[in-house]
Amino acid sequence: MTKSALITGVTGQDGSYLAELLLSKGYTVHGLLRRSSSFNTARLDHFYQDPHEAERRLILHHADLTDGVALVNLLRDLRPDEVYNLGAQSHVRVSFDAPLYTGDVTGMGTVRLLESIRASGIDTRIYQASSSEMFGSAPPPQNEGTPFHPRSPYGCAKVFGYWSTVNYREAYDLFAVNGILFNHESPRRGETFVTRKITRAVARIRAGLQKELFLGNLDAVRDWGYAPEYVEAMWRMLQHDTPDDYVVATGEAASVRDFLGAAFGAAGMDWEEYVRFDAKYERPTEVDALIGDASKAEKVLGWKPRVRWPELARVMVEADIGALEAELSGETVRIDR
Ligand code: NDP
Ligand code: GDR
Repeated sequence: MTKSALITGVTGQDGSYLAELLLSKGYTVHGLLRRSSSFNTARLDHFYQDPHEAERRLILHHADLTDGVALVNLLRDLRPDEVYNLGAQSHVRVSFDAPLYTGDVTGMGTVRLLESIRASGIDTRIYQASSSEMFGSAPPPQNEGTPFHPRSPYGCAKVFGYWSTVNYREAYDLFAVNGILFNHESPRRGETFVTRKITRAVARIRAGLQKELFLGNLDAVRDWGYAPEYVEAMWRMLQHDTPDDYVVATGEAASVRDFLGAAFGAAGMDWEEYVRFDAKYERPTEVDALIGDASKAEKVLGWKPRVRWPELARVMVEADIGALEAELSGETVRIDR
């Protein structure tokens, strides 16, 4: 029997890699697509299947994490074996400008999904995309036992989603897990997160399309891993015999300044000539240092990261240079890396 999965956030960075991974394993993949006035499926285009194809295994459904009734209906109709809750207002800086919306989508959206599973009476396993942002100001290294001290509306909403997931596991015996993932990046990373903002700027400055790059706090330290490896960890969590929570990280850290050096260096450029400060990219409360200890995931799930941040910076710079050159020569740019 082929398995089926529902992915919320399928159009995002992780959703697109996870959909590809599950399709490669023979799953039928259902994705939740939110209504937009413009196309929002660019990350899926290279493996998207026409709705009229008879044998298609990637099927998108319009719904939204704010619409609980739509979620119940969808789950009751699809009865997926696995649910991956990746949908979120995922930008930390934006969460300070839109705290209620972030709480609704990222926090309450998780409860809506959990409650929809219960209400529809289906037998499924659920993965919750929890985040290292929940640790906030707790000093590194952080692991599954580190107390949470979130520093943003986004972090607070993720803590609510985390504990709701644990509560549904304990109260209703639901196979529900939290993956506490540290920052993970790729050529598909959203353009306003710092790594991609930097690698995209490297390509544009190199091509003469941009003169400067405005950034906020360069001292923040993050543990940056490679997104395709992290979605493999999500899948492994749901294949395990028992539901549990896991940190997923590389254990190696660098500052934004370090990442700038690696990214501009990969194109033979000196970042200090181009980077300028803009206070609007600072956060009212910052998370200074996140460095994960993923030894539990390695021991129990056999998961280990391979790509470290300097290689990641190089891969992202190369991808952005390649994409820009394709765009400038009038080719259709496909986000297939
Ligand atoms: P992205 O921002 O790339 O993707 C977020 C996804 O959520 C998109 O598909 C987006 O749709 C969708 N979404 C937003 N609002 C709603 C809504 N109201 N209803 C339904 N879907 C919605 O995030 P990532 O892929 O990077 O991250 C995936 C998940 O993992 C998120 O929950 C994030 O918070 C969490 N996380 C991410 C980490 C990282 O480093 N990347 C680390 C730890 C956790 P659209 O495309 O239409 O905008
Ligand atoms: P983060 O990622 O907040 O860790 O959340 P982001 O890339 O936005 O910021 C990382 C660090 O860089 C600093 N910074 C800037 N950030 C952005 N976006 N833009 C800038 O111009 C800039 N200048 C400096 C930030 O202050 C911060 O310290 C990501 C998201 O994917 C979350 O959804 C996820 O849960 C966490 O990672 C783990």
